[in-house]
Amino acid sequence: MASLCAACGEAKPPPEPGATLDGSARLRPGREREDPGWAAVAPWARPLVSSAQVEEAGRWGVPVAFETRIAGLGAEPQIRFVLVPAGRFRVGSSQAEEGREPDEAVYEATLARPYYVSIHEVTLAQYHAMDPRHDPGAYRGQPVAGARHPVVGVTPACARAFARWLSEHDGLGHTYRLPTEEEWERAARGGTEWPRRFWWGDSEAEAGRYANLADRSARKAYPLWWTFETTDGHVLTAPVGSYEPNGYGLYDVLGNAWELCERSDGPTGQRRRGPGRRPGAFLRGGAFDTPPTLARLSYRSPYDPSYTRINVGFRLLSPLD
Ligand SMILES: [Ca+2]
Repeated sequence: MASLCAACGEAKPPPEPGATLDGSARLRPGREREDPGWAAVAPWARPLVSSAQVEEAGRWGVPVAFETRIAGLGAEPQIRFVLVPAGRFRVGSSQAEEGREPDEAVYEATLARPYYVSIHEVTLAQYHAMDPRHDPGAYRGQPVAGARHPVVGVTPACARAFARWLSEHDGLGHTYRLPTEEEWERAARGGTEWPRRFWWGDSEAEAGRYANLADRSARKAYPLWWTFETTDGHVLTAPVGSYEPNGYGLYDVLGNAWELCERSDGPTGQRRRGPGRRPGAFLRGGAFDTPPTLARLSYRSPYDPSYTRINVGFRLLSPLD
């Protein structure tokens, strides 16, 4: 049974729409290392970020990447963030996409300012820095999380409380919150062309290189699961960063743990669905037990505020100061 955080509250609103910038990037682009902007990039981030991200950081006069300085983590990694470019982009799925749901209506969204997104899902060790009592739970007796696995079994309020806690304890003075669905989807697409089922393309067979999903390994352990025809080697959660990152240097945006987001219903509310009475979160990106149609970039799943599930975690966003 997961422990609940004492302090719960509402997330801060998303950035206001406004001017557009071209934040496009190619999938796994070439690194323009001769560009003087690269000299300021933290060494750990150089293999991850694209030239579009470095250029965006230069335009705004901010670092392209940073990591927290949480006291007491010991040998456990700090939380690392990279900049996702501002810009206008398309949210939702194409009419032709296999498995498409009605609430994936397409619209053009504008994010006026770039924002930082954690390259990994928040780990159990990182979450324990706030709440050492948290128990992520188990699936049929099997633990679903080690220290460097994504923290799971949290309510949306717990995830928001961690973001507020980190805003006081990051050692840097930044603020943090859950991403909105729009912010998550832009980050998860990694600068690739719309539409796509998955950020690496449409191939289910290639999924095992990029994501921990319901794969053949899972089917061997749990024959009734609906699975991908691919092999990723993990039945339950995997340590964060076990697979290749997307074009913005973000790991596990699809698979491993569902990621809690603040709902985005579109400019006219056309995507409204799910819990209407309470400020529910939405899940994005799928988890270790997710089949192909639900692991798509555009798929949305409403999430009750009181739920804790062994396949639900989160990553954080830090807006520009
Ligand atoms: Ca798997």
